[in-house]
Amino acid sequence: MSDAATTLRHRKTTEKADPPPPPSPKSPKPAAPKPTKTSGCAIVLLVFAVLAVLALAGGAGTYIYYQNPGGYFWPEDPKPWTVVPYEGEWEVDFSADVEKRDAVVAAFKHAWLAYERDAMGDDEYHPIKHKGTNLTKAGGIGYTVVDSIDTMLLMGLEEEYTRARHWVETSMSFDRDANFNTFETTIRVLGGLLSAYELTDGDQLYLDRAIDLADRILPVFDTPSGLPFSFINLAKRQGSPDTDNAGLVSVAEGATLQLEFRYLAHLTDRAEYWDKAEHVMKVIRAARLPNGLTPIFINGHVAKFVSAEIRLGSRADSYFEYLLKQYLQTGSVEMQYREMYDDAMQAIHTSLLGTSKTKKLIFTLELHPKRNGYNGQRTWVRALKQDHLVCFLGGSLMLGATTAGARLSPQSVSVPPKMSDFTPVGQRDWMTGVNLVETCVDTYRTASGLAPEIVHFREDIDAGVGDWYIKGARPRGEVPVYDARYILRPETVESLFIAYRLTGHPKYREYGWDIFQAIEKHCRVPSGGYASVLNVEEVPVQWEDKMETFLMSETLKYLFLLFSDDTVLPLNEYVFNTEAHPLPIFSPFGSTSKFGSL
Ligand code: DMJ
Repeated sequence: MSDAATTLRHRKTTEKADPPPPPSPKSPKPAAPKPTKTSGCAIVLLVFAVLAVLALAGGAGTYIYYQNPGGYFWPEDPKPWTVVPYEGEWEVDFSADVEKRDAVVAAFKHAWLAYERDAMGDDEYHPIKHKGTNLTKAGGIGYTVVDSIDTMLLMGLEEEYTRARHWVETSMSFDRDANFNTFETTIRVLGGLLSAYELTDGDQLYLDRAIDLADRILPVFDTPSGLPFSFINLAKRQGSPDTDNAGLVSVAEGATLQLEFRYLAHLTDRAEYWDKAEHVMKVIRAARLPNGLTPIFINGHVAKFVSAEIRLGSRADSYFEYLLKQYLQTGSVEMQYREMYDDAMQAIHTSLLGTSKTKKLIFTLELHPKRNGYNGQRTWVRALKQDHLVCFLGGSLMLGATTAGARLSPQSVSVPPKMSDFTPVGQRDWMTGVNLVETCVDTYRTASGLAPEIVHFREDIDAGVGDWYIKGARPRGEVPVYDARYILRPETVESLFIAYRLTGHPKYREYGWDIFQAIEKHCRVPSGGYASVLNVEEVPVQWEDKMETFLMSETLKYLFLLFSDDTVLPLNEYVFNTEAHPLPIFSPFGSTSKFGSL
């Protein structure tokens, strides 16, 4: 840790019958069959005709639009949020743990220097082959470089930072004639540029690059509903749909662009950035199911949710994260986001939580749509499945409790909070959040000390087996299942960082240190960089030759912050975008007062 770090700027179903599909050019509405005296042959022809129309329609037209998946209430008593997780008292000490913090800095250097040696400028890095690759054949756009810059700034790595900045100045180009993922490009590259601008006290290079990129991305919003296209050709400035998913837009893709575009609007005084991002929220708000739930996919033609899983993991996670953060980003004045956040958290508590059988761990579950075989009615089936991605939620709920859930004001919430600091809803969210953090930490109790990508919780427990398991886990020597991997994901250490800042409880640093050591032991490639692990229950581990960019932007940053003192990026001054790029909280009633609201 160099002293330079201190010179940096740390300021700061009974399901109802499906409603008819809405009008859509691709959605011919099949006529309801009337009872007639038509002959059997004619009926068969009619049925075939209807089926043929449906089959030909394809795309948007064949989806079922849900009104209400309802009917799932977690029946157990006590309710999850009454499980008390803390015992005794502890001393709150926010001074840095210098040794551990510096160990994280050394890990970052081990990752960065290998990337810089083997793949500087390439989007992605493969530490075992010692090579980089780009997301498209058209050339890189700085995924790894830009995703890492603010971590270097925070860690005070001036030499590395200077070289990275030089690359941005001399080699970065967005003039790439290929399709890039809108969401990923926004959270990693636009978010990274904006936080670099912030942490350098306004280095114009980053703002210019951010404006260039944002202007190239903006055409994604030119769709009938205003929901963004999933892909953008950065050279042609042309959006395109996700054909792998029939052109549907996931709720995370649509609703995880707002922190970035809103902050850019604030910096540039250009309302267009704000309005387009905000309009997406308006569309989602109108399309939510009556009980506040949101399936993962929306039909962008007609702005309605389709029949798809309801969950908090992939394709949904950061939607929930950004509901709270949009509210916080502008000083907790935009009540429309507060209302959406409150509804979503209520829906989660009503329908998407479970309690494990032995350890009484609170976990999140999914609802999967299923058509009933004998009468064709739609039902929702609970899947007791939790992605590692959901582990952001523990910290997010705790942060929400101390802000949206504060009884008087966020400033009046003590550290650690007293239950009387919260409203009843705040108490509920705090307790669920604290418990979810414990659950996520529990998923790291594996042979390697690393957590799998996906765990399933057991409905029934036989003596001697754990509360959760990796589905389809195969014996040693066979190709491991996808769910068994650890790909350097950050969500649990992200929640540990927030939990530590809000409570000062030393156990969060201990958990984080254990996770860091497991990464060091099993993921560190001696020649440089870190690899993903194919099966967290197999030691020695097998590697997958990929170092995800979020290792340097998120996992190591959150670990660094966990062991830093609490003046580094205070939670009441910054919101972190979903790729851990810190953006300052600002007032929308200054130069941006003309921007609309939902
Ligand atoms: C990151 O790119 C972001 O955190 C995103 O929201 C989810 N997936 C990865 C990290 O796991």
